[in-house]
Amino acid sequence: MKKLVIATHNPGKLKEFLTLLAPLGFEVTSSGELGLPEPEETADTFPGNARIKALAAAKASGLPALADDSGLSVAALGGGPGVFSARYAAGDYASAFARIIEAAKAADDWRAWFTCALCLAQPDGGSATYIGQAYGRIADAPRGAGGFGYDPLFIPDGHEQSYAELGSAVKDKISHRAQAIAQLKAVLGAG
Ligand code: ITT
Repeated sequence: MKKLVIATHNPGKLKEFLTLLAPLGFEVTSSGELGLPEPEETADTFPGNARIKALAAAKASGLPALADDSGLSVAALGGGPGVFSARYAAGDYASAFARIIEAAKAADDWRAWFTCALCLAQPDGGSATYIGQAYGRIADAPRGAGGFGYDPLFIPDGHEQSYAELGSAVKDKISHRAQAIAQLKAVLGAG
């Protein structure tokens, strides 16, 4: 079985990856499990940061590594917080939700989208990046307790419930992360 490091320290992302990657038959470990350091995310794009994280983990572990850089873009915030989503919340999602709802109300524009850049890197420095996006709108109040991060605030197009309400059975079929993984699976020949 081929080994793969999931280069994330975010338990919510890791849980989704374990489900999404299961059909690929990798022996999966994580950078947290291996005690790998968290590199500084110095790029200002999703693919740039995904590559920094994947290469750092591949080089430190000597194994192929998969990293995800992702975030929520809000039209009323000019596409922010985007690549700065984790820093915008700084662990206080209730406050981040309130600031986003206030901005959407003020602009009367509720459009939002999630982006996921997925980078698969090899210890020799080779890498490939895949992008997935999911469009939708901001909920007028946070809804649901499932998932992680901004899940209670995002209602994907074609649905009336938030990612957090829809739960992993639905989210893992339609999410930005699922769409990026689908491209990786196609490249790896796993459907
Ligand atoms: P790693 O870098 O260790 O993977 P991180 O949480 O710092 O963990 P990012 O820098 O990519 O990862 O930040 C992504 C943030 O965007 C994440 O912390 C959430 O706030 C948000 N986010 C990304 N995908 C999400 C999802 O599927 N559901 C809810 N929020 C999400």
